[in-house]
Amino acid sequence: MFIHWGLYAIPAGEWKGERIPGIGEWIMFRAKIPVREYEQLAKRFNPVKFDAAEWVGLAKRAGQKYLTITAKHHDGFCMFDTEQTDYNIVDATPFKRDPMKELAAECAKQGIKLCFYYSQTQDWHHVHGDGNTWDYAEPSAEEFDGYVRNYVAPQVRELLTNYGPIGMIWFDTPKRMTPEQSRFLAGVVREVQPATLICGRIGNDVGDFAESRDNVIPGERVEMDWETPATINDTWGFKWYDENWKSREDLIRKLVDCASKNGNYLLNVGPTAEGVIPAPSVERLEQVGEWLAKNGESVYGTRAGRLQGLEWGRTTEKGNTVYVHVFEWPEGGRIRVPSLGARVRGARLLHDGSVLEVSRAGDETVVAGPEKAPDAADSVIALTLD
Ligand code: FHN
Repeated sequence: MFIHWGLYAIPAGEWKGERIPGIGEWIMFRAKIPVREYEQLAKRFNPVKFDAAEWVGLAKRAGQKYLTITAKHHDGFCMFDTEQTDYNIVDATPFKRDPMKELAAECAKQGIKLCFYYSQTQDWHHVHGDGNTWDYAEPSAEEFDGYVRNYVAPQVRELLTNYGPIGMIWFDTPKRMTPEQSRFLAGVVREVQPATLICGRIGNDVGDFAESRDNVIPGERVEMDWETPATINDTWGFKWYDENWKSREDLIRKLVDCASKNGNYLLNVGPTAEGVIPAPSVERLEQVGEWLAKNGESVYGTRAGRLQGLEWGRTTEKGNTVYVHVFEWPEGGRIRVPSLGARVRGARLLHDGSVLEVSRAGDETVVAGPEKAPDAADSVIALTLD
């Protein structure tokens, strides 16, 4: 579960009566809102409906294993308690609570790994951060370096010190980060929590895993650890009028597409300023979770499947089992699987656990499934190989 949550949830895509195009969390940039004006939002940020147990519980129901939340996005507002600035949720809002502390406690309780998104380069509030060209002069290389060493690094230390074990730090938009700066920041992470994974967007090939472009799943299998960050509608931060929700079918197939090419799918929610995850997101996450409850063994802990480029589905595998994900169920239910390079000992439909008959036709394996697709999004057949 990816969570983009910050002050931008208040304007929610609209500034002074005007709808601002683009993704919700970029409203400060797109509307060129002066720092002094944007800062005022903090006084109104009071997410009284925020309930860490509920958010983490939803991630569990969705079948998600880790939760990555914006500790600081490009607007520079800190959603955690920090000594480095008062521009943070505890000191600057009527809410006065640290949601990261509450999430850390719930994640530990419910068995979800907590991860932090942290915008290391763009900071439209800090005078020497990157990106705010409407309030500030462009920082010199030395000034930006000072920001990285004396502001970013201490904040990363805080995030890795005050919230227990952190699964990963999700840096973003490296832009002007030099190789020295990326290595320096990675060094800080390694020093405080050596087991924390570092997102590739720290820049300069310093990360532990690759991040694909937003909402883009590679066309082919990739032989490294990677992740695709994705939206359920078209924005990351909440926008009240974005109703372009992806369907259950689309989300399940995208998740499986990632798994079939060795990747993870990091699916975003954008909670409101009150602290509520929008109902259409909840509904879809629960639908994917229901599918995973039956079919999870074909996703968790699997690697890319040996059959790539199938027009009608995907494959994943684990041990001597190949999972055949059938997106387009054939008429009559006879599934023809191209050569797997090994003898097939048996077939099982994950949807209901039923055993299916298998026969051979030349190199192909033919599985006799039910006439109609057991699941419109993806029906999975587990084939046990010799
Ligand atoms: O600019 C950000 C954007 O707001 C969002 O956080 C995404 C998520 O992957 N990352 C950047 C654009 O790639």
